[in-house]
Amino acid sequence: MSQSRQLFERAQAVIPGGVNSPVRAFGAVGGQPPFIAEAAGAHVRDVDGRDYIDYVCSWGAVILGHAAPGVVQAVQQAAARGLSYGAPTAAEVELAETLCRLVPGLQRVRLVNSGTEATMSAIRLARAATGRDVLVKFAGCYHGHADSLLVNAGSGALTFGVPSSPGVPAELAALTLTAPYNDLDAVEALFKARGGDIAAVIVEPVAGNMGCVLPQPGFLQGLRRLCDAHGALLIFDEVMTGFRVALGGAQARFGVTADLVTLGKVIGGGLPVGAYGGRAELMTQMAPAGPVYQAGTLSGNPLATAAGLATLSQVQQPGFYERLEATAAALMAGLQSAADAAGVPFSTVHVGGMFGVFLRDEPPQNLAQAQQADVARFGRLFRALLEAGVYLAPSAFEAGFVTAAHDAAIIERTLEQARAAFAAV
Ligand code: HOZ
Repeated sequence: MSQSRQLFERAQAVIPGGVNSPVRAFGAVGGQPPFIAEAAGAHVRDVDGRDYIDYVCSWGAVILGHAAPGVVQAVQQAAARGLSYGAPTAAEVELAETLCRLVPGLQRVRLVNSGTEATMSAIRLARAATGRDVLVKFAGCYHGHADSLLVNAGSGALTFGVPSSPGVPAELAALTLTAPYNDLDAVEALFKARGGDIAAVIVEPVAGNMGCVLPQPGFLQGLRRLCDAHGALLIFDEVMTGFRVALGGAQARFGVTADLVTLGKVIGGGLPVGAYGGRAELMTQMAPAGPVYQAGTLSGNPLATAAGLATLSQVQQPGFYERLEATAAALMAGLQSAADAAGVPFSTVHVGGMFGVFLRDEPPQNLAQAQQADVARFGRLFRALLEAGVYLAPSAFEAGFVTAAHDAAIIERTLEQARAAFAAV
């Protein structure tokens, strides 16, 4: 029995489902998850010594590739100075300054420990600032696992068919209204019916948790307009898209500035981190500047801030995002040709270093369309590629990611395997 299999059996005896985050269990694609022993660049290696070209990349966090030397060194140096102080540091000021300089509309930012914490806190602030309780989110968008947001959610909730989780009080879920992604008319109707109650609209400006779904032209601008017209706040959840689709994230890429932005993943370079921020007048309502409470023992952790600063210094180099996007484009074009040659209905999208692959003719614009993709065939494709040493996200409802370490030779090796895989599924 492989070491991964043995570990998965041991894990299931002590960890629910054997994993610490549901999608990792491979429930949606079949088979057993390889347990990872180490990673470098674009590759991960499992405990049985098998190498994979990785397109999960810590769900987008490691934009420079695994174990990027500058990041590892920064973390090692920080670790030698102590792992956590629970007191202010220079590095967290520097990271906050860097974020405020690079992210549109960010005048104040608070560092937390995960994307979930960031969105949960942003929503509390939006409710406090507007004196309203109702939220609008989009079906298939995932904003972490806070109660108010596990309503029609994407990612693992969607993968495992529990988009609205048991355990979320019905009274709380009733405060979250949902609309189809890319459907401005539906949002307008919600505002017409409940405008005076709506505190905020929260959106993934590129959806990355029902596959990768692009905002249609005018969608984000329309949300901005509706929020302004009704006195609601617009929250961009840029945990995935921040520093991933452009240096200034989706706000810069699509030319729309939100009231509050949440960040995570890339800004921690692979260590646990999250952040939320916006205009000074809003953010100074957070404690201790204001009355809205949020706190955290490990917030602004010195290792996470060191990894984040080292990562952000490299993504600012000229041409970084152009190269990343060219890599994603080459991968998508090659996969499309492989699928076309095999006669498999297939479509792709990519933006910056983020991509989506769909076993259907057209890329989806919303959850209903994403769910029309051939999920069983995705599972077969996923398993064939994994067997050939290519590691995609283990769900048809997740985005994929490339890093600065995915060079032309790695893309070509991936495509060789993909041609064989498509022919077989
Ligand atoms: N919800 C994450 C992807 N959208 C999965 C995180 C993980 O399993 O590590």
